[in-house]
Amino acid sequence: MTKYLKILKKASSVAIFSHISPDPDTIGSTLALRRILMLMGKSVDVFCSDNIPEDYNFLDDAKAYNGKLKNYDLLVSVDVSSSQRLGIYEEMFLGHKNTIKIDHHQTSESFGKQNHVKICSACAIIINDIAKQLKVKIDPVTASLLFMAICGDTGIFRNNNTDEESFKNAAEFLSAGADIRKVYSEFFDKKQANWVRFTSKILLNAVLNDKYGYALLQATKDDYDVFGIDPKNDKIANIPNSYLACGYKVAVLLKEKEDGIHISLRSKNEYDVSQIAMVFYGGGHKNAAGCTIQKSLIRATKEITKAVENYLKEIKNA
Ligand SMILES: [Mn+2]
Repeated sequence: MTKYLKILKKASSVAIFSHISPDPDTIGSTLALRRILMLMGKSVDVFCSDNIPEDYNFLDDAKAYNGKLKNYDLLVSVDVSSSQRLGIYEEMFLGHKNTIKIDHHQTSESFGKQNHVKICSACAIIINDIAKQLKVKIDPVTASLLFMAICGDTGIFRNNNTDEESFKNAAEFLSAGADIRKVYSEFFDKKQANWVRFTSKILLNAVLNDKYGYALLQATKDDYDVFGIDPKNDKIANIPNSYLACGYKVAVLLKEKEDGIHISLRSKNEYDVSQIAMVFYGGGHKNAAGCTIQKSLIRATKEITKAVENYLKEIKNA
């Protein structure tokens, strides 16, 4: 048995930490690990520096988050790529003598005393593996949590990271009794009326440029305010993909937030939007990149439009 598993097995009181701006993988994997360790007779608390969004209220276990801090034998982080993503718990975690970091990100910082990093599509896969190694049979609730987690990070098995291992693990969760229909209907398919209005406005105001072949969308501060949408949890990241599917080479989404204009760029095959993001000191992958421009929305829109057009012009002439 590997060292980190021995440490996990030995601990009697454990605190598990999710990352800031929590997503389905960090929440599902944290809560699943909590149940696994509880089945082994341990006392387990779970924490997240940010509030858990209301969307997760359908999970009874989500209520377990952010109780009173105690002294623990062991601290574990799940899905946290860098210590800064522990938010207010960073100092406590770094100062503790017994910590394990469990993560699946490519760019992962070894901030734990023990670091277990396996590159795979979701942390849920690692948690499933841990349960097997510790010989704990996962119950249906745990299976549902892990299914939600893997759906989150694979974009319901559509993102590029979706592989055979993702489907194999999903099949195991289903066998273990995961309520997949509940996860879809209560989480992924559930839309609030205000969110529908919010996204309708974004779609209606999309700028479609057929000369160069790009689409540009904006979520303004006003949109967030008027429709009561939390900018941290606006669930619009996939909207640009629809434009790529109907023939645009590049799709740009600007979000007007407190600290500037957050821009996400998506593209098809040969078009490399990380090159556009780099103009504004951003980065990312070839087909998905991002940057922030600390200017007004009008200014930022002008600048990103110019950069996109310049890039597409260059590609055409190359
Ligand atoms: Mn993840």
